[in-house]
Amino acid sequence: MTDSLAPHVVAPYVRGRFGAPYLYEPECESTQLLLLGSGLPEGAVAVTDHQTGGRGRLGRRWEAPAGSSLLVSVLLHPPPERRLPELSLVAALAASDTVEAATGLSAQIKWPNDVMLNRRKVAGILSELSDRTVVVGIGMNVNQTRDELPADTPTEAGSLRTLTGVTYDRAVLLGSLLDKLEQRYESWRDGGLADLYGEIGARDFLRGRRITIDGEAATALQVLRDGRLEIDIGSHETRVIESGEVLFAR
Ligand code: BT5
Repeated sequence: MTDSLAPHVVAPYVRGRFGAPYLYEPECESTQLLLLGSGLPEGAVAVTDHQTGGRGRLGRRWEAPAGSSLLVSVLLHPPPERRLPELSLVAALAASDTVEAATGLSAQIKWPNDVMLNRRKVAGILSELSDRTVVVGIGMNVNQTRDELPADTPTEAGSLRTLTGVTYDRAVLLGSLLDKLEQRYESWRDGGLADLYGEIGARDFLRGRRITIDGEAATALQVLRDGRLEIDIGSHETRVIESGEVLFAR
């Protein structure tokens, strides 16, 4: 079992375009900051074993003990015709591919940016934009024990280990994640969400669930072809949501 994602450990598993260059810090504030404004080419990747200021969306935090998980950011230059909010779903699909290949279990995508395994959040995606450069950050809980996961989160957290009882080689998992992300990203870059929609829809965690969105009760209907969420707010009235915070009834 490796205990670091240093370049010489990861190199045998990184085969594609994503991962060149590969920036590694044993510890940093956030892998996002290593890439934002860096001017590096598409496919540049930043990885650390520990973040002191890991970022979630909307100023929230991403917490993981050193050496326990995947903390990775990838720099992308999407073409101007693509809708950038779709990228979180593309990355969530790649993360769910990785989780499924490693565990043999089905993963779901909780719109707009979470990967769920057995109703627990095992990965979260953060997309940050400067000009037309997007830095997509993925945090994936891998080898945390139950005690090492954050408690009292709105969506219960899980790791691949807590859900399968198996510990995973993080370098192998990282190689797989970069591979899947490259495939899914290139499909989206060339054809938009159309070619990925079937697989995203099949993994739609919220479909049919009672939810609260930004404090309002509703039923989630589906993720639409353009990546937005359609909800039923009662009295046969539907609404389409661009972004927001979804809580689901357990
Ligand atoms: C996310 O935000 O889920 C996006 C997380 C992205 C993290 C990666 S790690 C590499 C890169 N560098 C960074 O600095 N960030 C990215 P959001 O949907 O806002 O969820 C954040 C919320 O999830 C927190 O407020 C907690 O409630 C919960 N949380 C924190 N750490 C967690 C964990 N390890 N597992 C599950 N839930 C967690």
